[in-house]
Amino acid sequence: MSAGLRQDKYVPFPKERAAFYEKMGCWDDENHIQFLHRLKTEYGRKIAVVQGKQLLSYEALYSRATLYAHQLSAVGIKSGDFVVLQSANVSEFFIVLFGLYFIGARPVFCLNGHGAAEVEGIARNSGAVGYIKINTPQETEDAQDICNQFSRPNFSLWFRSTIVSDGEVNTAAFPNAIASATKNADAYLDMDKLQASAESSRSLAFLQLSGGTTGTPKLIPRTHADYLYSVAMSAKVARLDSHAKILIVLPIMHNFTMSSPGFLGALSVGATLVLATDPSPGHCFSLIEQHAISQVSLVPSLANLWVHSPLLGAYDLSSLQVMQVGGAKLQPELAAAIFDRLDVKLQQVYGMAEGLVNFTSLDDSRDICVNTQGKALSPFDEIQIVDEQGVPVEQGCIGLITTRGPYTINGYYNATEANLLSFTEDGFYITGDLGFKDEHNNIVVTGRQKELINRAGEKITPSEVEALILSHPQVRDVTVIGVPDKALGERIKALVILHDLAQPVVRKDIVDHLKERGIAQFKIPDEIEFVNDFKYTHVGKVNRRQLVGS
Ligand code: OOB
Repeated sequence: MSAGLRQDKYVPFPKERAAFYEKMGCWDDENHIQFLHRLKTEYGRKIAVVQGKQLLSYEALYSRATLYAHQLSAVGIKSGDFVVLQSANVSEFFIVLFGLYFIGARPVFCLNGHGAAEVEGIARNSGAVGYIKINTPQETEDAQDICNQFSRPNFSLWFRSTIVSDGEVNTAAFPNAIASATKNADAYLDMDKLQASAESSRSLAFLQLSGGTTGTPKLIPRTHADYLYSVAMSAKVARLDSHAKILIVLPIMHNFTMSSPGFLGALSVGATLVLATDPSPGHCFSLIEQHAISQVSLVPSLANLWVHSPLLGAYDLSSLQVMQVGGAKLQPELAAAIFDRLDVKLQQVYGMAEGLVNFTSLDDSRDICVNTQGKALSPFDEIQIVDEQGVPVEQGCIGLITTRGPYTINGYYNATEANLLSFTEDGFYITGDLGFKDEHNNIVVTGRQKELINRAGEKITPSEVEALILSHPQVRDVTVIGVPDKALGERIKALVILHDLAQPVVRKDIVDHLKERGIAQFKIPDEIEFVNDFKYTHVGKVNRRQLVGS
């Protein structure tokens, strides 16, 4: 482990299991930049990324990432440094990402929807030294604006940079957005001095965010080797090859979009990525037709939107062969509609940023693809379904899904106490998901044990939103729940009790209050009901289940 990673912050794979995964050949010796270097050598001028009129070949991606790495180095970012990265789905993202990897810096991926409150928490918790925000030309809030909203503005996040994408039109000016962001042209002069990071592939590559169970999302430390192993396995199970054209629709920083098979899976086989800047059927259908897209990954709520879109007959979608759907439970009716109305093979993906990813196989029967979430990627993934005492249940019985394996973390980063709750003594990660294994060992997810709201694949912790609503001076009490929603899977509902009914508060007051706190847009309740009291269980806890049914 390099660059001063402390054992109390990072929990490595236990020695014995690490030796076993090594022996089984799970982990390669490439880090992310060596991975890209190999791809550039293999695929050279082939187009890696398309965004509007911008085309980025494998070669160009590598050389621009190198250029950017020099700028990062010139401003003082060093190997081992954590840098919070937040980006729209634009091609500059790839240059910045591999630029960071080039110098051995470690990105901390922050969803684009996250606001100042989350960015501050994530930056603090990771000990990041920098924050890079990559915007579309339409986005107005820059990195400095976000930092200005921090509760403690002057902590160690000294490098703050905003890159505004050139948009879809200005091919010639493409690298300029990045060049101007670091304002240090001297860096170009010393190109030879900076070598690509040779950091061991077994070391920490980046931090992903957890779906979250407490206020700020927890940080998920992944190594180069464990991650790229899951990428290679995902690309295989999705049958990607260099002819594949992948449409990237979901947020680019999400683990699903990154690796399951995601953009790394596509790059790993020399395929071409096409970036959708908005997930609407109109925009995406026209990209599918224009670029003869062969695969796309969606969350169920988006799949639902596409399947029922009135635009469905208006475009030629015949190139589309496979649709991966994951991030939240896909209802069998919608799964069947994907087969029937889109005429594609559906591949269900049940995964988590902590590691474990399951796929249905493209050879599975329609029944399996519609009704199950498939099998784990690796033969060395262990999945135990256990009861409340932690004892494995019989096959077919519902229990808590726990797992360990060659690409599943052994602890959150800098979270000693949370780790006691999230991992068993023998190293299994407790997913919080409920489910069972069918007679063919396919996993079926049936629900969640934790009170997480899953809104269109975005995970929201009720207590975090509750705490913020409660800080409104006129709110006496609040309960936040997820209620079933046709379009979103679950929508967020807040039940609010006011101090004084004579002083009316309306939905907008609460929403404005939340926005001022800088929380992510997707965490703002879709519905707010003002009530006189909640329904309680016999032990005095708010009965969330009963509220959901009300
Ligand atoms: C993906 O990752 P996260 O970390 O945002 O969320 C993980 C959680 C799971 O524990 C589960 O509760 C839920 O999201 N989930 C599903 C699901 N896929 C994820 N629940 C039911 N059915 C599914 N197919 O969401 C993620 C990461 C990699 C690949 C795919 C999804």
